[in-house]
Amino acid sequence: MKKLPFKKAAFITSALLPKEYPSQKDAQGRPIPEIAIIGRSNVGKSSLINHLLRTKTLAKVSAKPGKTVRINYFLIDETFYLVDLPGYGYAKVSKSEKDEWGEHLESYLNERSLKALIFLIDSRRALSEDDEAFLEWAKFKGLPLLIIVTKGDKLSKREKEEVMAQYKEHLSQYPLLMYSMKEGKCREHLISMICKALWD
Ligand SMILES: Nc1nc2c(ncn2[C@@H]2O[C@H](COP(=O)(O)OP(=O)(O)O)[C@@H](O)[C@H]2O)c(=O)[nH]1
Ligand SMILES: [Mg+2]
Repeated sequence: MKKLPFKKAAFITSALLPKEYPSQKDAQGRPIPEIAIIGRSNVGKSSLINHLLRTKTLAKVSAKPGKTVRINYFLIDETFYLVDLPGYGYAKVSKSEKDEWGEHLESYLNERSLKALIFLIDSRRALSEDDEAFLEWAKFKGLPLLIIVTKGDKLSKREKEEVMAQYKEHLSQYPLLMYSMKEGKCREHLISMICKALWD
């Protein structure tokens, strides 16, 4: 299997409505595959993109949750789109704002054909109602989820094992990986998972 270096990343656009999404075909009419990252606000979506690309500045990381409201498109190694989706379920936004985000997310997921949808879970927190609702919906839609448990560096070895055992049971139908920004290996693992999703 071909493995991408994750060296080159170009910011393509920040979209909200479907008409603003970039074309899923290149200039020669060949399809551009797409992979998106989803999860609650502050779970580490933007940090993960930066870690994959070995940069600190490509995707905006925020200590304050709820900042990314647009759908940010990056083209990786001139090969596929990696999409940073807005985080859902941030308590401090109003109900109407939440509904609007839900609608944008739903139209994105209905509209685009995805090779994988990377679903992030914070290793230190239980699944929220929004997480559970999303998982139900993803199952119903048959979305190709990859589950990443984030912030592994915040847990002890023992805690990591417990958390992973729990998700292995609860989400047994999906590929699962614990991610830690401080451990080099998980980056390689995730790159392999992504390449498998792109070409297998
Ligand atoms: N310790 C630790 N902190 C992380 C990790 N990933 C993200 N964070 C922190 O979590 C916060 C939210 O990250 P961000 O990427 O903006 O989350 P997003 O809202 O899902 O895009 C920031 O303060 C990050 O520095 C990780 O693997 N380990
Ligand atoms: Mg973000």
